[in-house]
Amino acid sequence: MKKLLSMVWVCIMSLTALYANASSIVTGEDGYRLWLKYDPIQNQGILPEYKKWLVNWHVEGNSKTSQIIRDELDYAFNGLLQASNPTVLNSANLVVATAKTASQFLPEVNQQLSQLGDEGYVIRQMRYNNKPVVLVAANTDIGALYGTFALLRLVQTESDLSHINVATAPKTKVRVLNHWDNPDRHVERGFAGESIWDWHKLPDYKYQKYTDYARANASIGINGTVLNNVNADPIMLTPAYLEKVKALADLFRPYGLKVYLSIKFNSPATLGGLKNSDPLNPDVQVWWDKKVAEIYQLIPDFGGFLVKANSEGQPGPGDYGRTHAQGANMLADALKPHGGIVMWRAFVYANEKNEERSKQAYSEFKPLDGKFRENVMVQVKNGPIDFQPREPISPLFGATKQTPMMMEFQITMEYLGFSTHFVYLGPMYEEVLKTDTYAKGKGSTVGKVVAGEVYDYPITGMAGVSNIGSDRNWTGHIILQSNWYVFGRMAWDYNISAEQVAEEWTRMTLSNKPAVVKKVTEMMMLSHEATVNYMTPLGLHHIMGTGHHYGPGPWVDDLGRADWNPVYYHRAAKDGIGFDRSPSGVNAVEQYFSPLKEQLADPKTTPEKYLLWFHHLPWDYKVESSGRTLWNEIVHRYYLGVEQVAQINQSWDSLKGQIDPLQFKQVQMANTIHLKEAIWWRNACVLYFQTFSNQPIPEGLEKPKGTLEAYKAMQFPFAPGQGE
Ligand code: BDP
Repeated sequence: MKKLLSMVWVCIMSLTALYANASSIVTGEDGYRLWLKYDPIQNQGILPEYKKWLVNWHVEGNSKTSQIIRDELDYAFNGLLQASNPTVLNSANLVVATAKTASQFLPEVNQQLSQLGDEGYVIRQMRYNNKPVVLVAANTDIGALYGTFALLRLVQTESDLSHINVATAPKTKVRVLNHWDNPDRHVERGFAGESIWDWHKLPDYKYQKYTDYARANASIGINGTVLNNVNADPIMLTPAYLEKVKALADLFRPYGLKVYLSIKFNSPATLGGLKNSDPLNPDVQVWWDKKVAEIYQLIPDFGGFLVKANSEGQPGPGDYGRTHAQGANMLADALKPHGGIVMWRAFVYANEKNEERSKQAYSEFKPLDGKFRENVMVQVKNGPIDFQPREPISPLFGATKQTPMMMEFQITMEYLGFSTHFVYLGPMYEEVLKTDTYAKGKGSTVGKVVAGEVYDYPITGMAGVSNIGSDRNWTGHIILQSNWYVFGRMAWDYNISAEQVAEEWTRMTLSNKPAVVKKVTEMMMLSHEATVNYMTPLGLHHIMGTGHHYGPGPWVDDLGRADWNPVYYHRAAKDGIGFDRSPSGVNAVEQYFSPLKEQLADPKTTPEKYLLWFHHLPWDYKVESSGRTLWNEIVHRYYLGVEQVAQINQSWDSLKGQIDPLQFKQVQMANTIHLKEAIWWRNACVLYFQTFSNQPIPEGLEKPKGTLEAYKAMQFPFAPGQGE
């Protein structure tokens, strides 16, 4: 009887378990661990070697950073190798050390390290005292931390360590995230929940997530974070908030992560009660000097300020008839004695100028070259307008011999489908960084300009507008974690390929199984082009919904300024479509160097991806690569984009069972939305542009469902991430 009862019990339990599995309880990776999962290595071919080389490890040093390295190795090896044995220097096979100790193992390491600065590192495999040793060496503890993460990356991606010989230093000095986060936790253009900074509870309540954030950034070489929105709230500079900023800075410091703040230019008047905030007013200068000194009292390694001035309603030096350089220099002078810098944004456009928007940043900043202090960088968006799915490069890259141009990429996907579209931005960043500016002849790529290799800039930098929020998986979508990741990897080295990064990220985050790695990498590499196809093919741009930028809105024509309207940008009419920025039009091409300038001036030599950015062309214009008419080509691309999304979705579905169920499910659910929205984009745009082309949908393509009126009538008052 007892046996029977227990059998019944077992049956009930297993049924419950089955039911639970099918419906409500799913365990596994939910995305929190990002690319630092450290799950046990399955590859038995490589595991014994790794164990031999890595299990007995020693980390030199007594700093907090050294302790972080120890904790990381212990945690990582207990996961990856299921074994970890911290030991003394002489018995270790893995040694993490700074130059002096490292040179006992390998004298030549000193020579290597002398080239690598404060953040670089060396990873070498060798024999020492007749045993194998892996040496991670750096000039500083932070360098050692970066080297440790690099070694762990090699292990996580199951790389061959037998002849490992890495020596690397970052190509840009300042590698920062820009959080567009407000004190009330709303994130402008944020699609992953609220701000991760809980300002209300700081400085006392410090979430574990803050530390994990610093750790994740350190793992990809990001060394700074601007905590608040460029549309800055002056409250950030009040003593109470500076205490909160200090709390974060203290947490981040041992990870090599400096904090910076966005400031409101008129703070001396609004916070300090001064008559104005004119940069040439001595009282204003004194106010900033004191404010900056107060900050450094609390945060001795404070990074500096990010400034959006005289742009989209923000105050700035222009309010007092002063130039951007005068505004930036006043702040630079206040920061200089403490080692701080100013990142002054070039995202400006003004009505009064009466100049086409894409040309304004160049016109404003090029003449100021040579007028900025040495601790100022001008931070410029990758393209001349505004983070569109695809833009040609900003002509400011390469245009200033003396003023460092700092790259600003957007990681959050304001214009690329928020956090439900599967879009890996690596190919886009790579396209920008590898574009030749011809500033000093062939080979003067944007990457080199930004890194100070074309002109010898005193500081260099890259900023990425963050996609991080309070969501458990950080970025609202597992795949979009890769955009944070690739930003860090490319800021460290603009030469790295998007494909290599996609592959390593996939291995670290999803799976090391070759079939999975191959498939996911392919999906990622296709995804950006797919999005450009169903949103803005052939150089179309700025045709999103008003304000929130969610979904298509090419018909919008009633906004306060001409250049806020989509119709201003696509210029569709009976005679054709596209914006003539060639010499016969607004001549934006004149801002580029030869031969780029000439290339872009002629539709025949303009890369097709930028065709309608630079040219207004008739509907029957013959598109070179396909031989189709322009109308047919546009429609084909919209349809192709949707097909590509469907293809990505199918590939993802085929991975069921090979990826952690929670990760799998999250992406799958987002994919459903993605496909729906890609179809929405396609149908709405095709129907709208058809009213001008007056031509049929090319044969073989299904007719778009719905009516243009219905698409136009769609409203999204609560779309996330909106600005003021
Ligand atoms: C635009 C965003 C807006 C930002 C602005 C900026 O829509 O929310 O404040 O850029 O970069 O793309 O300052």
